[in-house]
Amino acid sequence: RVAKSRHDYQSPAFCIDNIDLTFELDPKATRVTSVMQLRRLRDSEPLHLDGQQLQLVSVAIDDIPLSDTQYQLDDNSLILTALPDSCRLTIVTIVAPQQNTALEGLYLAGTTFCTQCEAEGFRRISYFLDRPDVLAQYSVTIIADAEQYPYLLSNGNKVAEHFDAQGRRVVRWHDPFPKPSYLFALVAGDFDVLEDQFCTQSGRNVSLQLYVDKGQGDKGHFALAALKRAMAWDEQRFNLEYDLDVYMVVAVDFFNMGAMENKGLNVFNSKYVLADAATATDRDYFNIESIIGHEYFHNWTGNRVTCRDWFQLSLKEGLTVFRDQEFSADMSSPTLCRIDAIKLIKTAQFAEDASPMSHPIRPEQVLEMNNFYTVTVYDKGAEVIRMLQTLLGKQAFADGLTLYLRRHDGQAVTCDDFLQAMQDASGVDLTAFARWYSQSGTPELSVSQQYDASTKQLRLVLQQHTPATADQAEKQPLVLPVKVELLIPGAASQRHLLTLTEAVAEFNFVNISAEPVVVWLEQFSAPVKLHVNSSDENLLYIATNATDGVARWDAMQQYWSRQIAQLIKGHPLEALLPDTLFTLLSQLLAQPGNDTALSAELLTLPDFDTLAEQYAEIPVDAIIDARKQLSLHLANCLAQALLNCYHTLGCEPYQYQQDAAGRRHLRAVCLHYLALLGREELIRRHYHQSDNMTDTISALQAAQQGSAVLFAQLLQRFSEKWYQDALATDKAFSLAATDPTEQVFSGIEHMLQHPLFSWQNPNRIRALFSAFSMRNAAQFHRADGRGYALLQQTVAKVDAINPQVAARLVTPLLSWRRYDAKRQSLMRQALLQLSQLAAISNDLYEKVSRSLN
Ligand code: BAL
Ligand code: ZN
Repeated sequence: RVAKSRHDYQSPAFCIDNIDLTFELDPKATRVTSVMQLRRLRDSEPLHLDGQQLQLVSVAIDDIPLSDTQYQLDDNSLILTALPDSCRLTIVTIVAPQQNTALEGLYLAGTTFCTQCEAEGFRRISYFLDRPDVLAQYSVTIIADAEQYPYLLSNGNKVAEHFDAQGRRVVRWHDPFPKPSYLFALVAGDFDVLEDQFCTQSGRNVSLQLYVDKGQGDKGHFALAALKRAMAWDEQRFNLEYDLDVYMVVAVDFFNMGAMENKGLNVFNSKYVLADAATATDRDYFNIESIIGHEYFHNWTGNRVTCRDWFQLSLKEGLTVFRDQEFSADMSSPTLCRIDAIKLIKTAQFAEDASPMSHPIRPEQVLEMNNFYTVTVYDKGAEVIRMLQTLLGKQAFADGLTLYLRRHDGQAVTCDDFLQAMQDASGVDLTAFARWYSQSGTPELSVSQQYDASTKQLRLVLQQHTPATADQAEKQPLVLPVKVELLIPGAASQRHLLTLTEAVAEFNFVNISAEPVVVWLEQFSAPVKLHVNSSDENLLYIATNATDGVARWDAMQQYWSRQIAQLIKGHPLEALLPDTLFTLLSQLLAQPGNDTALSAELLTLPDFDTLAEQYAEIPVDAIIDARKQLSLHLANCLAQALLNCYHTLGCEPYQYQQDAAGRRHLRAVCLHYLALLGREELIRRHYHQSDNMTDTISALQAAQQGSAVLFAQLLQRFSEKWYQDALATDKAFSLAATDPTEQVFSGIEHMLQHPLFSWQNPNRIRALFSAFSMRNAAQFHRADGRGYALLQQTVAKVDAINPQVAARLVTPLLSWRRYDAKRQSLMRQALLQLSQLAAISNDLYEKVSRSLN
């Protein structure tokens, strides 16, 4: 197994200007005829076409068939030598969608034909130059049984439709925009269709079509409305308009990712399309809007300008995540959106940096590309784009984006091309900033302040250091934009942007009338671990007085983490918490009318993963115990205030709307604390009064923490109610899998018998097993190894079915070196067993071998 290196990039020896594909759809054997117009770009090189799991029927050049001695064929390629400088190459292959459980290429999602080609799925459909720098115009003819498949969809515009002599439906599509193969899509099936229109800023009418499973039409309205909001937003914010006459979104229940931005024909995981109050939580609604936006925004950042090679993935993903975050912030609450993004970086991304899979946002070495659709490439990539915007300013950043898209429209380019456009538009030298693309790891930023009352001068000292990572020993200083607010007693606060470019720098301020409390790294302006020596008192002061809500939340998180660390060291709880804390918390609870969503966040302790990232060796049991102890103590001390707040907020008819979602969240936080005091009646009432999934899930989660018996009762009731609804049943699976007691194992076993559970369906597997391994530290990290064994057996089973899903599932085991000796040994044992699987996939092999080496 040979990994590819970024530096080995070679441009293609041929280009394919046009491809004409014909699909004769059959679940068992679909015949694919591909006619390509080829042009030679480099002399005397053979043509290496990629192809996997294909049955080759015939090859012809300019309509003259080749015999099998005239080409070379192996498991991964078809090689043709002595080709003319330009020719028409016709290749016929057969594929078996029904057997395609990896869900890459052409497969069946239930009874629907559907494709997933990013990153390298097209090679499972036909032999092709399956690389993002080969852009072709696609024409696609789909032929299928007319009754079973009334909708036959592909990219671009529909140009013809008729029935053939056998009564089969024949539909032809043409996409005028040259595109790489990873953006190809085909869908065939029967659907409920929702239609709408969007009039672009230049006055063109775009037909919007949303395809969902029969009977689910009512659950598509929110996604369709979100799409229109995204289209309008991209025009207003970045002056970017949609370019085809039709935009289609299809929701399927079998999908490896969240969604896919195929040109003009997005395919979505149904989880990120279908919503109504009864089945979707506030979080689901939020995710739907954000992902609908994300895929739409790819039309420019990804599709019109795409990646030269897969090492450049963050070029489109980091940028598009940044764009979807900005969209969501404008549609909902900027503070909460930022808090969400920060939580993800501080948990999963920091953990990835510290893991054997550590890589820069532009990876250097890849064995299986599917393994690099990561929080680093996506979310740290988005942080890098955000830092650019901070450093250049909003207008210069927007100008840079405009220049980038104009300069490279229709091209496949690199991260360096992007930075060059940003530099050219802004006049700012980005040479040093470019290190963010090549350096992995989490920088540690240590800060201190000195104030001289006699001269009224303030000195801030900043120092950065990035520890070595698994993939890279040497680290350089990075460009860090550090936003600060100086809270000056008796004077207006000041906000500054400090740009650290060296290992150490100091910044001096004059005429500061009194020693300020410094709010460091406002808005988490750089993705770093911050070390600051503020007192507890100052943290609570910031949590109360900082201008920015994110800073208030961050101070509170630091405060909570510090108390938990003290508890772990053995300090008695009662001595830790001052009156000022209770004054602050009581005020939050007494005035639930003010920014309830932020209050909910301030009242919530950092989760296990956030706390774990603060330790080189993760003290699993101590974190869980200390967190529990602190929660219970807070619940006891604040019981009456929590109850009052809970009742003041009351329950209201459901509407997905920012303020209402904030009230539901705060009410759920109160319920959670009260549940720890055994308030079963309250939980029961919350469950029964609920007219929406958000409150229902809150009641179940409260019961899960507070009462095993009630939890079992309510979960059973919930499961029965939603017995036939796959997405709601996923919620039951996740609730069963996050049970913090030993019952979790029988709970999972029970759910595996559910008629809707399928080892072929990634949503079902993730709902059960990712929830268990990533959100149930107490049971996953059991000292007897039962949790690890369950994950190992699951990964082994899933790897034979869907390697991409298996490789994601294995992630929590990879960081075995961060646990105590006993757990290390158990986790390593589980990995060793996986490494010995006879037919281990590349996906799983790459991760397991990097972890064991
Ligand atoms: N390109 C894969 C799915 C997404 O990031 O939009
Ligand atoms: Zn994306």
